[in-house]
Amino acid sequence: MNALLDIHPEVADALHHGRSVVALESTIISHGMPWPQNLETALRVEAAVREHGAVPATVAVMAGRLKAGLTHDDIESLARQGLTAPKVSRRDLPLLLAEAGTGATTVAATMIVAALAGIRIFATGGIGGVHRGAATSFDISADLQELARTSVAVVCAGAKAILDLKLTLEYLETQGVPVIGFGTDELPAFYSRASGLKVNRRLDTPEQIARVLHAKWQAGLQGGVVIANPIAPEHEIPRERIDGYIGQALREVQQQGVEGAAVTPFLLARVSELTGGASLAANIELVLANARLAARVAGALAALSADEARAARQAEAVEAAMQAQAALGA
Ligand code: PSU
Ligand code: MN
Repeated sequence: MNALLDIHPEVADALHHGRSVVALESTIISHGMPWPQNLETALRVEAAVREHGAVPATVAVMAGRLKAGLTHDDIESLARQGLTAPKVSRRDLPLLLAEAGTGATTVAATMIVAALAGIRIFATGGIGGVHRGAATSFDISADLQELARTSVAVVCAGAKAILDLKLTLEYLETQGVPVIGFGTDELPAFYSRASGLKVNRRLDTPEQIARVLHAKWQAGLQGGVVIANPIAPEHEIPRERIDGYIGQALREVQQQGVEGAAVTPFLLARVSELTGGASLAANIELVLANARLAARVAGALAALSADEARAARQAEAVEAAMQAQAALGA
């Protein structure tokens, strides 16, 4: 076990017994939603994971320790800190650890901690991606590189239309990251179900998804998988309604010179303001749905691993019996 890592006892127990665990990120708490909806949602997401048979492990850095699984107090503290908590991606981890700092982990940093802890499934709202105008700004989320290298599957509602979704898919293709649509052929666009862009494969059950993950990692193919779960129709904000607001928020980024890690939180907050909170309500619903799906995929993956372990034990027993027989015959 990594010397910098603390695994919550309940999470450690579940991992030890081969039960399913779902990692959850914390930047969505500090930077993705306002107080107090952020605390309320973080707790409801953990409960949703439990209701579907898995143990939640919310990830953060607390006082220089990598945490897989937070206490209620830890979650509340990050929720209250909001934007004043550092947003921690791969780049920022060593700095925070060396300085015994506390911060909220992005998708990238959450994947790193999940992998260290042995957690394979992670639920969030949306992943970072290639920003519009990236050809000149070079603004491409570190989440995409992480998906290329770290073996954790991320259940999300696609990526927000604040991004260039087409370039995001191109980047993932180059990096060898499969993008699965759960019950859809199209990459969902977060608030909206459709983007007009195709996923690599539509799969309709958690078991089918688990088989893809199992095959990928069994083949020694490192890296993650994007499991894109479209928002439920009753909670969706149609593309044509959200597009104008996104356009306005993007113009404000330009006008105000917002840069770097501040871009995504700025856009999320602005779109929420402009939609009068409708986007926040949609965001909450889609995160809950992703947590439920992630727990079901984690359960299916745990069942596959248990089957495999059983088969391996059986094969060993047969081998031992044959050897014993051969020894008797000799
Ligand atoms: N997209 C969302 N909500 C979020 C984020 C992205 O819909 O809260 C957060 C995630 O933590 C993601 C991060 O990993 O923003 C991406 O930030 P950046 O674009 O700076 O890499
Ligand atoms: Mn960025």
